[in-house]
This record gives sequence, C-alpha cells and structure tokens, in this order.
Amino acid sequence: MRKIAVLVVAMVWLAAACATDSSNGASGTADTASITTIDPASTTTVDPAPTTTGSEAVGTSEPVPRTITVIEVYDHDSAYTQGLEWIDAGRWNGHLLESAGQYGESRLRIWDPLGAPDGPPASLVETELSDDLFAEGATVVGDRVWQLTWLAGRAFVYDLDTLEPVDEFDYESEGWGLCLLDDVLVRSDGTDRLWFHRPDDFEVVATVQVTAEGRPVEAINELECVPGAESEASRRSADDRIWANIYQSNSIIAIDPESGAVTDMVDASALVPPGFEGDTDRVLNGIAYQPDTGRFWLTGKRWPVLYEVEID
Ligand SMILES: [Ca+2]
Repeated sequence: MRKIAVLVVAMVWLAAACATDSSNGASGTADTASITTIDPASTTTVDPAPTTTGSEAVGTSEPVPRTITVIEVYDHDSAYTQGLEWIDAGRWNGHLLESAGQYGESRLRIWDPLGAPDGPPASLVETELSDDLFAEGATVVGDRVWQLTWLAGRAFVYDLDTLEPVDEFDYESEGWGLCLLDDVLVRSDGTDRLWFHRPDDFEVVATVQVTAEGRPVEAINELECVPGAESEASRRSADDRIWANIYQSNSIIAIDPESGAVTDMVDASALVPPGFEGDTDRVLNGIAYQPDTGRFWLTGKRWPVLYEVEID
C-alpha cells in the first residue's frame, strides 16, 4: 500500500480556473452568480443561458484548501474516462461504473477495482455506443443508469443490472458531467453553468452559475454529487456538495448547489502520471465517492492508474 501525502498549493489554480469573463455569461457580471429556477409545468424550451435573477454577489468567500491522501493505487487501462461512479446498491454493489468517450471507443461498463489488483480492469458488464456518439458523464438513478453524450444532445438510460438501453431523452447544450443529488440530476456542459434535471423525464428545473470568490469558474467537467449529513431523498442539506473536475487542470472543486459558490478546492497535480502533464487528452477526469468509507476514487483520461483517496 502506497501512501502519498499531497500538499495543496494555495490558490495557484485559481488564476487559471477563473475566467476573466464568461463565455456563455450573457447572463451575469463577473461578481454576480445567477440561480434561475424554471417551472417545468410551464416551460418546454429552456434558454441555455438564462437571465440572471440575483443581484447580490455570492460565492465571494475564499475556497477552503483541502488535502488528498492516497490510500491505494489500482490499475486502470487506456479508457478515455468521462464519468466515474461508485455503485452502492443492487447487483453491482461495491463496483465502479465508468463511462468512456471518444468516437469509436465510447462505452459504458461496470468493473471491480478490487478484483484485478495486478492487471487492467475486466468489465463485468459493458455496452458499446455507436461510432457517431461520444459518451460523457454517467450516474446511477435507482435501478437505472443515465449517460450523456457530448454534442449529440442525447441522454441514454440503461438497466443497471444489464446495461441494456431502455430509454432516451434529448437536452439542450453539451453533455459533460452528470451526477444525482438527492432527487435531481445535475449536468455540466463545459461552461460555468450547472443544469438541474428531473430524473423521470430529464426536464430542466433550474440552473446555477459556478463562481469562486465571485468570479465565474469555466470548464466544469466530470461531476460527483456528495449528499450532506442531513440529506434525504427529497430534501436538500446545507452540506450537499457537487464535486467537479475543471477541464485541462488538475484542480478539483466542491460546489454549493444552492449558490453555485466554490467552497473547497484540491490540487491533485501530484496524481498525474509521469509524462502526462500538459497533455490535454490525458487530463484528470473521473471522481467517484464511496459513501460507506467516505473516500473518493480518482482517475483521468487514459490514465493507467486509479487512486483511492481521502480528501481532508
Ligand atoms: Ca462521478
């Protein structure tokens, strides 16, 4: 077992993570976060950049630096990881769900990181996508799995036991990360915006702009929803957080889903495999939270390793 203490480099990431302006930010100013609630019963078309409704700057507090401690290192393979999640119920309890991207390589699979300690992961069940689709984030919702595609605007729903496709929904904007927070699906689209969807029909119910110290944080990528201590199926907790990779950086952030404010940040630079630094196709991407241990599983695009870590 290898243990590596990773000290956080204070705030260096922030200059890169925080854009000076927002590429889709017609909705707001640099010091104003937007939370837009959309009534699904009265709305069929959703503006991809809803109008800012708030006037009070939020997310102005400095994010708390957090530290990663590696508990164990496991083998991974050359999968272009776009989504990673720990399954904690049902037939695949204690296994990893992984969505891998790229045209001609896209797939969804379930595997056991503990089952093959000396070799690359062998899928216990796997579904390939057609060559014209680029898979993105994925998450478990009850006995179903939801999976996004990058540009196609198509979300696929699978049976969790078999990964057989059972349904499909359309959405606006791009598909990047996906996770389930209490009873709402959260989607990123590569900008500073998070979209909240009803899981029964993928209707958009709200959006929020991600900000750090009052400034937009662009390129939000893979997501991991971590319910707070008091969270219940249909009730939010003040401690609910959405953890996220920032594309082409080694930073991981925690986001308050209500305000969009970044509350915590981690520099994971020390986890990047040798030779991968600066390679935009081999960046950190993949966050899974294991509820019974409170630990995270981290990997990246084409990374040969998968880390089990504690974030303190
Ligand atoms: Ca995830």
